[in-house]
Amino acid sequence: MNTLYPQNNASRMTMDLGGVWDFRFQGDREWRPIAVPASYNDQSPDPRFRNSAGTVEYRRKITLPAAWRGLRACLRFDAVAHNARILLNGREIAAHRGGFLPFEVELDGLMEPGETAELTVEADNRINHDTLPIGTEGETAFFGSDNPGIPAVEAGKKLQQERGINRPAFDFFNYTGIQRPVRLVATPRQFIRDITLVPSVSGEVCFSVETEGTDSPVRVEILDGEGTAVAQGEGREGILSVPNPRLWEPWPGTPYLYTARVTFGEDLYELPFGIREVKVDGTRFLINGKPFRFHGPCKHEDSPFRGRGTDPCLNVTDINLYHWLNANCFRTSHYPYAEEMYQLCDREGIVIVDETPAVGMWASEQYGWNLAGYHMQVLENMIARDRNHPCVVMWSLGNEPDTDTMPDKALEYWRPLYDAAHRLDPQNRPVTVVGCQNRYELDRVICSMDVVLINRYYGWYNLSGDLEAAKFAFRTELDWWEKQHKPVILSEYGADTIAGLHGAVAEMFTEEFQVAFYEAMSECLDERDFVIGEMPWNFADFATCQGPMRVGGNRKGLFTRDRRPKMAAHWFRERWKKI
Ligand code: BDP
Repeated sequence: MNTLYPQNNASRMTMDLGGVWDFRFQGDREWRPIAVPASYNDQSPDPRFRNSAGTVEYRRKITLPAAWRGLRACLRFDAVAHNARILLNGREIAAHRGGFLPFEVELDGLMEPGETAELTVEADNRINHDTLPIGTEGETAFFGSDNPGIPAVEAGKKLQQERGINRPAFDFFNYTGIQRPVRLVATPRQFIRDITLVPSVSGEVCFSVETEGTDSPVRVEILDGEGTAVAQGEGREGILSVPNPRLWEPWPGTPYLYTARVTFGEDLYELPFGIREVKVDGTRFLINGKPFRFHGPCKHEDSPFRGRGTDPCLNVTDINLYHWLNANCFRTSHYPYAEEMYQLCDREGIVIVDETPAVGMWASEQYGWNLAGYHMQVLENMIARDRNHPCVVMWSLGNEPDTDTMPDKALEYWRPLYDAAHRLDPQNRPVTVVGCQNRYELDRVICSMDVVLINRYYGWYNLSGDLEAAKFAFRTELDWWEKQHKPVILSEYGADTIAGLHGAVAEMFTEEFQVAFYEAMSECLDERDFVIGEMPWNFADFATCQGPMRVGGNRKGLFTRDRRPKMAAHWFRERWKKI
């Protein structure tokens, strides 16, 4: 897989295929309009758009420019959820498994420059024990109501099964379709396939460049922020030295970016990068040798109309709201985000914990599901895509697996992924997997990670509404973690809050309760030196599947879904000003 993000420069061209395509549910006759990139689910009041489980078809004409004669042309899909088949004039030319990472199809031999062809994309939105994220098979969806064994309910479930149904084992709407950009991409025939950079704060930058073709030498030049060359060298591998390096520092420091300008024959690629180092030292997380404290809400790719669709305006708005909050980080809960978001965070100094789509692995049978090989491949592709971004400081192997029902089996499953992440990342970033509220004293996985990330809902899902008891319980658990001598991040905690619902007494769902909840949890966090981060759940309200626990989605946002701050957003803004 060529992982380099498409680029327009003196050697390379891209043609954006975004716009209005034809769309239909497989088996229908009529085509209807659909916007790309975007989830299709909210683009029509027809309930099938939200509820149907199966394959949809997208179609449009594409023309390979005659001016691209002599170049190598590809179709690049930044992501199609969840499984895709690509057809050209009705003939399959590619298939791809997984909805959150890019793939390319070379058009050599399939299309001539100057030719027009019909492109069809089939996108399958079904989730099950073979997909990441996971859909349940027979069991209830996340927060669904089950009543197992009641004959009438079982009969109803059977009907659902026959009709086809998605039951997400996760708490976000199963948005799908062509959610990220699609482009035609042209490069010279002999081209730069991949670039790896490993910078260190001394200014040394190790590089390696993979090329298609070997006829020409590779040149690497490092340009500073003004575009002046500060180091240069030749070869497919080497070390360059940047004099007086300016470091990439997380917000509110300066996230200084250099550019590696790589040339090879006719080809050119310009890769922005930052000089920074990350390391775990005892219970501290160091960025450039300085202790870093993570504070920022977790996110989703989620907004009205577009669903999970990539939108640069939304990304910029969100990151500016992170600045407004005085936040410095987020976790890409619960899947790798669109590449444009990482580029923005490189530039804006927002630190990212990058997560695979392994979510919903709470059923204990998971370790018999045969997902390990596929999970490994997704991890590998995510690291390959994101490893040059200075904003990415840690890999998360997944969210909230069951690690306490079968602790040994769980370790057998997660340990190879942990080892692989270290092996695959040339920058050797710390690795974690996010733990759910469980029998932490039985678990063997979470406590073996480089940094312990735990999601806790004391005072919400348990001890509901009683914040004194919640603090007592949380302190009891923190006493236990203190003895593990690991850095700990509270990677989720929160309370569903209806914007505009108030109470003189801070009761659940009011804005006052959300603030009181965060005050209570912060009190516990602030007492402990080994706690190196807090990530409230969630940045903004977001869509979920239907269920008796969700009123118009998950309302734990500090902001509403249309990005209006609740009282808790103002509260964090003040708190994080002082950190
Ligand atoms: C956690 C999950 C997250 C949910 C959250 C919640 O990691 O995806 O949205 O709980 O219940 O278990 O709000």
